[in-house]
Amino acid sequence: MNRISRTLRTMSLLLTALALVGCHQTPTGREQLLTRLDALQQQGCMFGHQDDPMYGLGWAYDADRSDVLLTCGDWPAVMGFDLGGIEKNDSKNLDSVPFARTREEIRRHHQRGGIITLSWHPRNPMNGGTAWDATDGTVTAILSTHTDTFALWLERVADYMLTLTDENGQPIPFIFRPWHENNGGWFWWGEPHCTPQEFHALWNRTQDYLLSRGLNNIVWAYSPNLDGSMTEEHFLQRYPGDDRVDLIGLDAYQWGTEEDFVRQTNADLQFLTAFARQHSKLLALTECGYQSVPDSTWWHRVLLPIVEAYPLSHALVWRNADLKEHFGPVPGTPQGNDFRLFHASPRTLFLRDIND
Ligand code: BMA
Repeated sequence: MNRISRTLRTMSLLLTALALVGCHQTPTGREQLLTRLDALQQQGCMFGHQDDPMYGLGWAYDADRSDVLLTCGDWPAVMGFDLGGIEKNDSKNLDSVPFARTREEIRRHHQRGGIITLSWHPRNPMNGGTAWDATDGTVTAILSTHTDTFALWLERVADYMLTLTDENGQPIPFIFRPWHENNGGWFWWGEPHCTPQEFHALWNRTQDYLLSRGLNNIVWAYSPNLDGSMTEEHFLQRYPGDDRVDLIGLDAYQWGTEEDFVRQTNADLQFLTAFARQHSKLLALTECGYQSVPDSTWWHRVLLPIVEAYPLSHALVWRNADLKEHFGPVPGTPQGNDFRLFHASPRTLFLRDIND
């Protein structure tokens, strides 16, 4: 080959390479996180904790502190944070956590290699009450008389989500779990307060708007509450659809007897495991726990067998707010010691396990 033809050949190879690069689109943040979640789910069930680095029993807003870390020597793999209040431009969420701090902790956990999940307990857009102001007709109002208020609220959610970027300005992928526990009646978006069609409209409006703002870093979770006798017919009534959901979650607390909790959780997880498999979705216990953990064997005796029996992506326990309201381990207590057995199981994944 002479010099000219060699140069031409090099140029054509370069052009082909460039064309290939052009065709092969970089996966979106959602796709990247989904790929990672799929791989991790093969390894075990990630442990998650709501507001983990914010506060715990006897402390608040210390740097790099966590009741989970102090109990077992590792961070949770998943951290959950709540956006309730962002819709009103509040500087702190409904549990007094500053949104600026939430952004920082999301960055920090992402940098550590951890996974983020966001929930949202918005106020009632019709009357300004809390998420628990379950006045009938609120969803109807969003879709008719109060569309402007709701549009503004979604705008503020999107504005905040767009600030969740890493040190290079890249969007941090996260799981978002709006309109959760919608088979119950305690939130204004609950089953007794809107029709399935209205619920779908609420979900779609939320999702379509956030996507229209370029938020393609969201893994979408649909999370009904513990029921104990779920059926496909009932579940499908409000399920947003395979094209709109990535992860199916169950929120399951032990409020009553252990026997009831175990029976109902197993019944729902059997149903949801089959449903998630058929529909190629991830499955998780998106909220769970036993308030104040009054049984010091609960972690290894009650929760661990559940986590071992189902293909869960994660199991997240709610926040360690105070002496009465805490769901996570507390260092130096009998239940905290028992949590170490839960941590030691090869089936549970903490931060170190997911960064091996
Ligand atoms: C509930 C309780 C409330 C809290 C809300 C949102 O389960 O923990 O105290 O305000 O979640 O985090």
